[in-house]
Amino acid sequence: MLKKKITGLYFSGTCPKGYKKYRAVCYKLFNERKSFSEAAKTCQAGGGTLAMPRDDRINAFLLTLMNEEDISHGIWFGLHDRVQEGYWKWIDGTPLNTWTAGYRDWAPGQPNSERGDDDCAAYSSDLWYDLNCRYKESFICEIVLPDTSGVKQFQIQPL
Ligand SMILES: [Ca+2]
Ligand SMILES: [Ca+2]
Repeated sequence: MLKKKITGLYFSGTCPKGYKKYRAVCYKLFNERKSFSEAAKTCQAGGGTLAMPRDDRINAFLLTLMNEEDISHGIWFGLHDRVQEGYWKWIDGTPLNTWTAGYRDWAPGQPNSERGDDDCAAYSSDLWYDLNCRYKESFICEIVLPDTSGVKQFQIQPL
């Protein structure tokens, strides 16, 4: 039973291959172009979600990841207003404005829901833009590491 329980956990706060850790979360930039929904599915398949830069420090960390590569198109992250126009939510369902006084880093004039169907958020030139969710862009996934105190507790148990 215990064996089943630990399947999929990452011991000692180690990120899966290709992911980089910031605080207790692992992030990876996927430099392959997918629609927002396809990108979200790819993140889920890896046990995570699209990245959620809920404050300026996470946002700054994601910018360092993006600046390691030369990407001239958009990069999806986990924010959208697909459910209700103008009502932005993180991909886990929490409203944008409930986090750190609604931290956001929209480019000037964004979100503008150009042509009425820009419902997904992407980085472009280091700032946030709302784009058409069907556009194929790169994307950033995140995986939240398990509670390390729980993992430690398991590790010291005899087999
Ligand atoms: Ca919109
Ligand atoms: Ca826009």
